Amino acid sequence: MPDLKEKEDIEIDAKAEEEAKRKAEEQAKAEEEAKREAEAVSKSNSGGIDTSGADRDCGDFSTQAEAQAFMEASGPSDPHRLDGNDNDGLACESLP
Ligand SMILES: [Ca+2]
Ligand SMILES: [Ca+2]
Repeated sequence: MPDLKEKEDIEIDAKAEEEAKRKAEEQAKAEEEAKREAEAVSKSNSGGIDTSGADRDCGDFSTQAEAQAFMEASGPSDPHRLDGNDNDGLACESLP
């Protein structure tokens, strides 16, 4: 009975499709969860310092420690260029 066989195949396909959809939804959920976790980690790493604003320079800080904390909170790539050109990991050596 080729007709019945075909029908079964279609049902199996529909099931597999549903399963794939469910898996994709689960994955999207897991990805969102991971994103949320990463955001929470980056927030706790920054120690409450908001490093997402406009570019900061050494003149925006009153002490070297303050600039250092900000540079460390903004990540290893030093997007605010507070390390200067020596790239020794010390921010704004000119500050007290
Ligand atoms: Ca800067
Ligand atoms: Ca430096």
